[in-house]
This record gives sequence, structure tokens and C-alpha cells, in this order.
Amino acid sequence: MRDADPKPIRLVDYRPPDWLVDTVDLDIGLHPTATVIRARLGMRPNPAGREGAPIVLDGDELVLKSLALDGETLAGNAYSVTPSSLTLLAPPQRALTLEIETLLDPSANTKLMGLYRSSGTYCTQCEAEGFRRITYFPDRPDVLAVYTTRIEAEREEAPVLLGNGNKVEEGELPGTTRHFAVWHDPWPKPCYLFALVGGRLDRVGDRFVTATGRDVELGIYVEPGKAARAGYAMDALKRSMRWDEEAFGCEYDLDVFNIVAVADFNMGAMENKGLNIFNDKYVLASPETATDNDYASIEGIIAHEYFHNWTGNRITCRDWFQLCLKEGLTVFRDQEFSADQRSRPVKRIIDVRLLKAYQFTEDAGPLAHPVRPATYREINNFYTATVYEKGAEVVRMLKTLLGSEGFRNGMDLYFERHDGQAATIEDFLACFADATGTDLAQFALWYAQSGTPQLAITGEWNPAERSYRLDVEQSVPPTPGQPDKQPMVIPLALGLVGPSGEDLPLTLADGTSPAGGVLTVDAPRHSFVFRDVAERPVPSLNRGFAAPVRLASNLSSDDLVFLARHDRDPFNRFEAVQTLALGYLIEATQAVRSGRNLPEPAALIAAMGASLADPALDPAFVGQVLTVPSESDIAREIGRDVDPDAVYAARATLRRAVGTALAEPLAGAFERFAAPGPYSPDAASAGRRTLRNTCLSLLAEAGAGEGVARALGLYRAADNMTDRLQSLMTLCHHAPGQRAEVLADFYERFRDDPLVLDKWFGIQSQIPEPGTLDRVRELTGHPAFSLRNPNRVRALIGSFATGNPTQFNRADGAGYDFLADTVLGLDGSNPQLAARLLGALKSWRVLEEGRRGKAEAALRRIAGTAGLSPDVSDIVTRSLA
Ligand code: B3K
Ligand code: ZN
Repeated sequence: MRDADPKPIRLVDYRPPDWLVDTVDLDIGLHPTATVIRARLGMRPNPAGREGAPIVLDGDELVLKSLALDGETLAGNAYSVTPSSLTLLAPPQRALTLEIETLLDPSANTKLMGLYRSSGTYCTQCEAEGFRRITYFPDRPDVLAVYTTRIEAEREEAPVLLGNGNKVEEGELPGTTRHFAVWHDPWPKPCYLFALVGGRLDRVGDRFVTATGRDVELGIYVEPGKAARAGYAMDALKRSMRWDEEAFGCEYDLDVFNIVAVADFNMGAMENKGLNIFNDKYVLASPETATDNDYASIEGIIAHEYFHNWTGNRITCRDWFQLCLKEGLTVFRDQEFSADQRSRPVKRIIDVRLLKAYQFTEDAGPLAHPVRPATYREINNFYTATVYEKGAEVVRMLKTLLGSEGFRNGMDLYFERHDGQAATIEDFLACFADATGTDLAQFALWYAQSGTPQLAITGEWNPAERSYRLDVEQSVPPTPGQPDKQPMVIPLALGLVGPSGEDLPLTLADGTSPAGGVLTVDAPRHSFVFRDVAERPVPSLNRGFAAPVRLASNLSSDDLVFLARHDRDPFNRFEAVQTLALGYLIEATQAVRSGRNLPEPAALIAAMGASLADPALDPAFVGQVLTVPSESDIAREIGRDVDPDAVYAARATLRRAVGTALAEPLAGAFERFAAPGPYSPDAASAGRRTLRNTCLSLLAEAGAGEGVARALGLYRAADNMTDRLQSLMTLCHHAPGQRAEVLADFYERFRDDPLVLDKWFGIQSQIPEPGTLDRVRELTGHPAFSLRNPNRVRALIGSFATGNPTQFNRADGAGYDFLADTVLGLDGSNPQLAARLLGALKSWRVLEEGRRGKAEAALRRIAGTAGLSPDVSDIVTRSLA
């Protein structure tokens, strides 16, 4: 057992390892309950470590069977051992070989960290600290070794044996039912990138020839019978490999690249060297079972894990504080890949929606932390939207500030200078500083200061002077542990849109023009004056959402309507409508609470109607424009004393008003964008479906345009999961009379398909009506429900807690109690999953008093429970602090 209340680990305490490991030779005898691991570690004292230091190896729930040094069994007084550490008190201070034998029970491993079994398949997950659950080892990312892995298993049980690197040997064990394979990975790596798989799996194979002619054998391994669903993932993999060569000059470096899909996985996927292991949700797709969003996620995650081969694997992290070095950068890379494969503006809109929904919320609550945290108690709780998504935004800002060429030069230098190393954020920034001659000291605050910066901008046209002045003020709100903040470097991308809709030239008072239309805001206050502005422009601010900030400006609703129609920056056309909608929704929420009449959303409806009527616009884009901010978006913007019922009522009223006022064009678009042929997951076809389904949902909400009848028709005739699921959702929300029938139909069609059943569970947990909590409770007793499968838990309970604001936040607190019970029930078997679920309560302080008290009581009940895991203990403590 690990200590539930470990001392915080601090970045400032980093010390290089005392001992290095150059080679790791593993001999693994797979057995369902008694797997034997023999590890031979070639070690030597680290010249940069402390002289004469003992060898201290990490373990986690390990059972030591034997220990030898240079071939000699060690006497009991030469070492001390517990399940969580192995110490050689006075080792000879020279190169030596340590042989360690441990015994594991993979079938009993419900934490899904280390070596475990998923539907009978042996697999591993070692990031962040899972390798120590396999053998005693210096489990830290700055110990890089060359691994050779021999895996032995029953041929019947595990005909497929996979490891990192290239396969160098395989064979039978004569006279037995066992066989083996030996894998060698020539690239030194930290132990968190170790992986092995053994099982009965089907394979989809392909080849890829790299830019310099290396012939790579590609394999995707899936549960028997599911190979036909791995084709899209394979296609995405090949496109990723080509793109990384073209966009970043990164070429693959082994003869084999394998991906294995497993059903039980704590997160999305894992970038183990040459052997990525995936949650099968992000590999398996067919038109009948996967939605357009599923296809897009598969493409993005396949790319993400592949891109880690350079950003993460060839160059890894010195310590876990540097997690964003690989994650933020790799998210940025996968976002750019998807933008190039699909519609760049729509991709940016979707990414910013997610950023605001998850990261802005995190940054505004008790779990806020810097992109590079300075301290942690449980590293698994720091795989967050801040490290990933804000981390990606910081890289994007670097590119905006340095320009494409400067950015690419910095990346090239990073690959050249740090290949084969465990690096830091300082190393990374130094490459950009050196490649471009830019001082990035102040920019580095983006890694150290938490909280979402705010920009307050006032623009004023001076007709007499023919000038336009922008007064810009920045501030960063206080966050846990950081009461006072310093000013940040914020790239302010902007345009001045003239009355005819054209961008006016941007000439500052001194005659210069900001490069690329980007002003640098680095002081608390600035005044920028543009000259030669003959007509009153409307400023288009933070174009492309170049900076991840909150923006308040003096733009009027007429200005926003104008931008929605004319801005040449598509992101800001979209954002103008969202800003109008949020303004309306905040006012409407207040009106609901005080029993006043709701305001008229005329300007907003006109702006939406204009988008819908504009044939030049991409349907996917129009679909985004018509998607009004979510209940959580509204709650986040209100920021305090939130009543989720009032938010819901305001939003439903707006959607009804839109559906009623635009009934005709919405119904027209629904007809016009019907698919011309069979299903294809490409971005253009997906965009048409997004638009149609958005139209349908607005019509159904308004009871207009035969919305419900059309949804029923679409459900019955659907040849793909996107239409079937969207129409099912619309019917579940707006046609209670039809609900039971369509849900039963859906269940019967897909009862044997776990990934689709997850959707069935998820849809029911998100119905915004008072019976839902009881329904969710009842569904936990459904034969198909299991707390052992993370996807299922997230589908039913996760989506209830994060996707059903009115019912999770029931005024009687029953939603919070249910979550607390589930978290406590799960904590013993899968603490990582339990801690994730608990994250749903992170915004409890913004709730109105009654709910706030109930949420706090649920958190206190968890905090007061004995024997919590470090994972849950950390989240609950910080949530209450
Ligand atoms: N690096 C993994 C995440 C590991 C999570 C460990 N708790 C997947 C990824 O970000 O690519
Ligand atoms: Zn990653």
C-alpha cells in the first residue's frame, strides 16, 4: 500500500539520480495469477549523483523472490526490502548487474497500472509510475536504458506476444505448451515507456515507407472478430506518419510500429515506444457503431500517440513536473494535424470550446495549477486540461509570437540539441530563444502562473484625428497558492474591420505595423493608437483565439452582429455569436431567478439566421454557430451563486426561441444537407450531419418544423451511428412518449457491442429531468454495468456528473451523495478512476448557497473516510482547501 498522505514532491527539490541503468533485460513468464518477472539491470553510479550513495529502487505492491548482485545471491543484511522499495545499503561503487525476481498476479490488478489483464489479454500501463508495479526500479523519467524483453506464455492463451522495439527472436519451448518472443528496443527510454502485450488477438497489417526509405511494418491488434473496425485507425496512422515528416521533419525510427486495442483502460491511450496501447474506444470504428466525433477522436489520438515518438519518447521529461513538455507540445501537434486534415477554422472552434469547458473551469476553481506545477502529491492527478490543453495553447502562442519560421527553427533546434535526453521546459524555451534571438524570460510565466488572464479592452475612434485607440488592461486572478501575479506576455491578434467588411491597414502612430496583425501585450496597461483610420471600424480582438484569455470589451451588440457577418477571421465570426448568446443567457438566467420577463434575443437570432442563409459558409461552421453555449459555459461565465435550474431554463428558452423563429430555414437546411450517398466519415460529410442534427434538435426543442417526427424518421432510417445517436438523444430529451421504445430498440440492436452500449448508458444519464438519478442508480444494477470497466463507469456515472447539470446538481444534494458513494466504492479497486470522477465536484464553490452546502458535505464525507487512496485524498483535500 502506498501512503495515503504522502509528503508533497517539489520541483525545487529535484536531484539527478545517484545510480543510472544502462540496460534492462527482462524475462517475463506470463501466468494469469503468478507471473514471474526476472529483471537484469546493468547499473553504474551517476557521475552527477551523490558519491557513495545506496541503490534505492521503487516498488509498489511487489513481492521479491530473489536478488543477486553480479551473479551472487545477496545476503539478507545487504539490502532492505518492502513492497514499495528495495535498498542496497552499501553497493560497490562501480558498474554492476542486479538480478531481481518478482512475482505478480495480473488478474488481481484492478488498478489497471502495471501488468494487468483486460478480457484475458495481458497488457501494461506504466506511465506515470506503473513500472514499479512490475519490478523494483528507479522509476523516474530521467533514467534512460536500452530494453530487451523476453516474453513467455502458453501458446493457447497468448499466441500474440508483443514488446517495445523490434522482434529479434521467437520460438517454441520444446516439450511444453509454451512459446516465447524476444523484443529489443535500441532507443534508450525511461521505464514509463515500457510495454508488453500477450493475448489472443486479430491483426490488421500494413506498411509505411519513411521519407528516407525505411520500410516499417504496421500492425493494429484487436479483439478477435473486430479487425474490420481498425481500418480507419490504420489510415489515420499512415497519415500521421507522413504529416510528421512534412510538418516537423520527424521520421519513424524502428522497423515495426504496433498498436493494441484493449477494453479496460484508465485513459485514452499510451505512447509506449513502438507499441502503443489504446482504449479500444479510440481504435475501433465502423459507420454503424461510431459517430463522426468518434472518428475525429480516433484520428486525433492515433496521431497524438504517434507524435509522442519524438515529443516524449526520443526527447522525454526530466521529471514529472515537466509533463507539459511532452503533453502540451504533442497536443499542439495533434491539433495542427487535425486542422490540416479537416477544416482549420472548425477545428479551432471545437478546440477552444473544449479549452473553455475544461481548462478555464479548472483554472477558476480549487484544482487550478500552473501548466508546470511546482508541487504534487499524486502525479496521476496532473494529467489535466491545464497541462494538456493550456500547455498546447502556450506552444501555439510561441508560434504566434515567433512566426512560423521562427517556431520551426526553434523546434528543429530542440530535436537536434535534446535528442536522447530527458529535458525541461527551460531547455525547450532556450531553443526558441536561441533560434530566434528572443528573450522568453517573461513568456515563461505561462508555465508558472495559474489562472486565466483577463484582458479588458476599450476601443475608441477619433474622427477628428482619424485615429483609433485601444486601451488594453491585463490581470491574472488569484489562484490557490498564488495570490499575486505578474503581467504576462500576451499575443493580441487583431484586425480593424471597416464599414464595408474589409480589414483596414494597421498602422501604429509611429508608422510601424504589427507583424502578422499581432500586438504584444506585456505590461499591465497599454494604449495602442492606429493612425489613418478614416471611418469607424469594429475591432476584431483575439483573432483565432491566439491567446487563451478571457476578454471583456466595449463592443456593442450591433458591433458583434456586424462581426458575425463580416469578420474575415472565421473564429471571431463564430465567437461574436457566442458572445451575443452568452450575454443574453446570463441576463435571461437572472430574469428566471427573479421572476422577471426574459429579454428578446432578436439580434442573436438574426445573426444565426444570417449564417444559416449564407451559402458560402461551411455547414460544419454553421453547425457550430447554431450551437448555443452549454449550461456549464453559462455557469462558468456567471461565476458565482449559480442556480443550475435557472441556467437550464434560460438556455431552453433561447433554444425554443431560435427553433421557433428560424423554423423554416432550419427545416430547409435539414432537408438540403441530407447525405447524397452512403456514409463517409470525412470532415465535409460530418459537417453536414452536424448541421442537420443541430437544426433537428432546435426544431424539436421548439416543437416546430415537425422536429420530433423528423427525428423519429432519422432514427429509423439511419445508416450510421451519428444520425442514430443524435436523433435518439433528441427523442430522449424532447419526446418522452417515444423514449422507451427507441431506447429498447437501440439496446436490442447493440446489446453485444460494449462501445455502443456505453452510448446507451450515457444518453440515459444525461436526460435533464427529475427521474434521471433513479434511472442511473437502477442502471448500475443492469447486467451490463460493471465498475471494473472504466469506459462503462465514465459512460454512466461520469456523464451524469459532468453532462447533466440540473440532475447532478439536484437541490436536495442526492446527485452529490450518489457521486460520493460511487467514488468511495471505487477507490479500493481503481483509485485513478475514482479520483477522476471526483473531479466533477471541482466547481462546487460557484453554486448557490443551498447546493454549495450539500456539495461541501459530500466532499467532507469523502475526506473523513479512513483509508483513502493518495489519488482521491489529494483531489478531495485540494477541492476543500
Ligand atoms: N501519456 C499518456 C497518459 C498517461 C496517463 C497516466 N495516468 C497518454 C497521452 O497523453 O498520450
Ligand atoms: Zn500525450
